Amino acid sequence: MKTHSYLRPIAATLLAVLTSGALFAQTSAAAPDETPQQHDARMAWFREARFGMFIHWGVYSVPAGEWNGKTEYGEWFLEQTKIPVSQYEKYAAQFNPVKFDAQAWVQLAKSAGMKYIVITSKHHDGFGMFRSDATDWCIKSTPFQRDPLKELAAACKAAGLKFCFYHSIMDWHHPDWATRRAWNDKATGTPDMDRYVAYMKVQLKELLTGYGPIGIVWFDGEWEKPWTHDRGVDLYNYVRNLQPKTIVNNRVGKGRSGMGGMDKGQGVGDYGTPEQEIPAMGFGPGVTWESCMTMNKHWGYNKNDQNWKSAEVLVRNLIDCASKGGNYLLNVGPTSEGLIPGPSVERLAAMGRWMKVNREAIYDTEASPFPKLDWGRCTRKVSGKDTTLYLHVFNWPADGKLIVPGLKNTPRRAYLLADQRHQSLTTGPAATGLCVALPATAPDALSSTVVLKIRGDLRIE
Ligand code: JFZ
Repeated sequence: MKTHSYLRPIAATLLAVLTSGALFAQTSAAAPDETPQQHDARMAWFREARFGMFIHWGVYSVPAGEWNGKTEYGEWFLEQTKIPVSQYEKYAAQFNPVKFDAQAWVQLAKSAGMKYIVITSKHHDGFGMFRSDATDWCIKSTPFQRDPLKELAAACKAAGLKFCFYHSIMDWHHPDWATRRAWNDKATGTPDMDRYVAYMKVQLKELLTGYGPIGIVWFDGEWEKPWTHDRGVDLYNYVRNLQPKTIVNNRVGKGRSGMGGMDKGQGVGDYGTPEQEIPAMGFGPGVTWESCMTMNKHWGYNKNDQNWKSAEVLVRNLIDCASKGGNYLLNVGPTSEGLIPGPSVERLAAMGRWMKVNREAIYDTEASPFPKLDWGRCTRKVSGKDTTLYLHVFNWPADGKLIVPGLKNTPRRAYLLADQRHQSLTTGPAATGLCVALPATAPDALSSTVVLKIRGDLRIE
């Protein structure tokens, strides 16, 4: 955004090659229908947002991870238990999330500092969490009857959050998905992928015309054989024709390289999707990415999974993503009653308390200019001739001296973001960089932010 945009694609490619050590194709190049400037404008809200909520919700929340004495299941319940589709369908009759409150979910996300919500409109089990005219295998077949996506779209609009949906390409339920499962006892005839794509497009048209502006379509399940690069290009264009401003992730195509999530070779889509990991380094300016991660071990609700990450880990993951120029998409798995689990709510509240103080060090920041910092991470903002460095201190120095390695500038001001009066901290040159004198104890155990205001170009050796 702040580089000369006509140079951006070249600079981004060079930087990606230099920093990642591998020849990754760019997932952030402008689509054929737009200039690099138009692409930047379309991606701007997403790059500024840095933090979103992922919601995996479906009828698999009824068994809640348990089957036949085993307790390890989540949203892959159908594939992993291999129960007949006709039997799995019965969970729909038990799905009645009467405690669902769209405004409460959106407020929870908003007060955590999240700027967008991505919810499963359809996961791999094919079940539609919205009232679709294309099939009965959707929320219409539950006692609930309401349309949770309509309610969430309205609540997001009112709260100023972007509403987005996850839509699985792979579909274990639909008879035309060509790698049909042996346990799909409902399917007859020969699978026909063209017919399947037509079905998927009807549902996507419903979602892209009946739920207001859609921030992102987050595709997934693209890795099986029946899905091809050409089908990916066609689907990408289909979505953008319906809503030109919508952002589409790279799982619409076949370019993604494993859990690292970035494209290798021929890609489609607007950004890369690392899963359950944060890249060791960023990919340079102009490459857009988002790490999606769980709070415990499952995406979908699992009543026995108490492997919760601490608020400290979650806050530091968010900072880690921002320091590398990426977004953090943090998952919750609501119950079949319509509740977000208590441990998730507690952690989101803790993140919100942290964000209230430190938000300016996360939103609309750029990646760290330092390859590595022993004590934490860094984000930065550039405006005109001024640079602000946000030093995220994870490990508070015992001797009160924070060394910023190789920094040659003399900051105009240094202060703690948690200090409402912004009292100046003393800085001075040290043998290995700039030394910032800190108080004895950290203002925040999760991470404390030191702000450095610098005039002129950054000088780092
Ligand atoms: C996918 C989904 O399968 C999963 O249920 C969840 O929705 C997650 C966000 O995305 O996870 C994957 C995708 C691909 C692989 C593994 C998990 N893979 O190729 O090994």
